[in-house]
Amino acid sequence: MTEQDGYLSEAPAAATSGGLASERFRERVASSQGGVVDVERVNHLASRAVKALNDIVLEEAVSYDEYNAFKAWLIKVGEDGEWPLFLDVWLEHSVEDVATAHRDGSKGSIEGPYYIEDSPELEWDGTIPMREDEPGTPLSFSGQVRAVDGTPLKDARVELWHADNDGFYSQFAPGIPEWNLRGTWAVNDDGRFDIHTIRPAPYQIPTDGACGQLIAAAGWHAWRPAHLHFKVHAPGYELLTAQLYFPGDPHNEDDIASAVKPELMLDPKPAADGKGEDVVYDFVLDPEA
Ligand code: MBD
Ligand code: FE
Repeated sequence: MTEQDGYLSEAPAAATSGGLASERFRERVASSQGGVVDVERVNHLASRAVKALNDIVLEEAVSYDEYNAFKAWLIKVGEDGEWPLFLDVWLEHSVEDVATAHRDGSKGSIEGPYYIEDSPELEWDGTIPMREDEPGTPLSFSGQVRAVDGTPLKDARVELWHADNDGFYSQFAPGIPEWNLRGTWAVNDDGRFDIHTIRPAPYQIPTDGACGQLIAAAGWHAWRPAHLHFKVHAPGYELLTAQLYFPGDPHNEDDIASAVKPELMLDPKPAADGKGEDVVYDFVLDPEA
């Protein structure tokens, strides 16, 4: 527990953040669940997944003790609601690579487990919803949304969500206002945005849940570097889901979620008004096929 500038932030129990992430995911994708993947494709992929696990057991001569530890752990992942966390940390990056391999525009990155749709709408130069005296270094994030051919996209919308100065996300940790550090900006007529927020802290995976148990048992670390999450939309263009990072973070090189790319590194400068930092970054979108 840390106390800072009058805010008391408590690490959410793994089962709290995990349960909420599972629930939000179910709500959001409920309509696309079941029957959307072709039977032949399920047969092919499920057979390969089962075979991959059997190959590991045979090649590594996995014992009953190891099998039972694995079984107990899988049960705990579900009990803690940590399937979204587990999958987004250890698998989504490959899915994202496949999904965006054809693009010429900006690089994307994974969505992760903490996105919420329909965040408050703001003007192109608006300030993100935050608490009075929100702890953290002020950050002005400006830039332009363009098409790959250079056209500014005046109908674009930029969604931003990120952790607070203690590494916690609103709606997934207790005691934080609902839309804190979540917002949606309409760009101006030149496709520009000038977003005012604070710099997030690095994120640590809950240590008291199944994912934390795996990390401890394997001797790994539990950190993601500090990051800003974005979704950039424009009619007729592919949705860009991205994360941006800050130079010098100790975990830029060994992100537990393997979601850092060199193109996603920001270059913040001390702010002109002496308060915090300014950073410029442009988003370039691919036309829809
Ligand atoms: C995060 O904040 C995140 O962005 C990802 C991908 C996984 C876990 C926590
Ligand atoms: Fe995140």
